[in-house]
Amino acid sequence: MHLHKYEKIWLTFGIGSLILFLTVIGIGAFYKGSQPPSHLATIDPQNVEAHEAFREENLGLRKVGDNEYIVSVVASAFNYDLGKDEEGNAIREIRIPVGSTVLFQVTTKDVIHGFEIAGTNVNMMVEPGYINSLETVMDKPGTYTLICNEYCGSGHHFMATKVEVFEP
Ligand SMILES: [Cu+2]
Repeated sequence: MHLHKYEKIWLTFGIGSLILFLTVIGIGAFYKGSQPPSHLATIDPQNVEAHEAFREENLGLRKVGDNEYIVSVVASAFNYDLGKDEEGNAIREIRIPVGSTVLFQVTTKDVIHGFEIAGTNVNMMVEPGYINSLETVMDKPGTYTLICNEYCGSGHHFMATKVEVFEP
């Protein structure tokens, strides 16, 4: 079979870029460990309290180790439930020491919400019936905003919470 010179150039270019892209994806997946957010964990949206992570006393920020935290959040129109403080008032912000490893685990009781901490790589969809989780290191101090980026109803634009990453 005779191939024209230009065909050979294009074939080489095409196969070369395919190998390059597969290599990039392969390094990302197998060496750096990136993976799509898990959708495997399910939950009854009518009864999220039945799940240990979303019981009243486990909501919000929990210290689980040296510099390791879990943040459990139940989203609902139009609020992120972070649990209550000692006086019984709803906690309105998340305060994390800089450099901590934080596992965010979120679910919702009603409709689809977003869970984005603007300026970080934390960005998840929150779907009824599922638990979404993402682990990250909060390594830049500052004041961030946790916002809902999925339109969820008339109060959508009020759905936000402050996240403070502070130097201890
Ligand atoms: Cu929302």
